[in-house]
Amino acid sequence: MSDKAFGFKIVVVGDAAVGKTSLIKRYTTNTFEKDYISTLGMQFSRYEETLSGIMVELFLWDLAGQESFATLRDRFYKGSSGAIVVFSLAPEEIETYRNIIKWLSHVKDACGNIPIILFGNKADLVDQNAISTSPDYETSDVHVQKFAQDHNISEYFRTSALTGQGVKEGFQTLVKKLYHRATF
Ligand code: G3D
Ligand code: MG
Repeated sequence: MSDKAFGFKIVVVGDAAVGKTSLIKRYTTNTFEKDYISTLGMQFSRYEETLSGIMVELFLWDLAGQESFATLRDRFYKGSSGAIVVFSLAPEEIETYRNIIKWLSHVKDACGNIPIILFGNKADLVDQNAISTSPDYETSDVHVQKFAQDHNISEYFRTSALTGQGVKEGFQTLVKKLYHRATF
C-alpha cells in the first residue's frame, strides 16, 4: 500500500501561450525550456510535494495546442481538486486577462466551488513598479486583486516561469489549501 495519504488533481488553464506548460515545468523541475515541443490535446505531470513533512501527490494537468476543446472538457476537468487560472502580464497579451472570466466559468461549471489561484505570468516582461503602483494599467495589482476578490479566487500571484518568481509560492498556496480542505 502507498504511504501517500493525499493525492490531488490540479488543472492549469488559460489562453494558449500564457505559459501554463512552462509554469508546470518550472514548479516540478525548476527549469525553463525555451523550445519545448507542444503536443495536441492534454497532458499531465506527476509531482510529489512535501508540506511540513507530509507527502502530497499532485497531478498537474494542462492543455497543449488546441485550447478550445469543448468535446474534451469534461474529461479534462473531471476529478479536479483545485485550479490555477493563468493570464499573461505582457501588455500585448492583455486579451488573456480579459479571457480569464471564460476560464473561471469553465472551472465552475465542471468542478463547482473548488479553490482557484490566479497567476499573472511573464512578470519578467513588465516594469514591476509600474504595474504594481499605476492604477492606469488594467492589470495593475489593485485591479487584479479586486477582480480576484469579486470572483471568489483565493489568491493572486505575479509569476514568471522564466525567473521562477512566485511560482513555487503560488502552487504551494493552492496545495496547502487543498490539504486543509481534505483534512478539516
Ligand atoms: P502555454 O502552455 O500556456 O501554451 P507555454 O504556454 O508554456 O508554451 O509558453 C508560451 C511562450 O511563452 C513560450 O515562448 C514560453 O517560452 C514563453 N513563456 C512562458 N512563461 C514565460 C515567462 O514567465 N516569461 C517569459 N518571458 N516568457 C514565458 P515561445 O517563444 O517558445 O513561444
Ligand atoms: Mg502548453
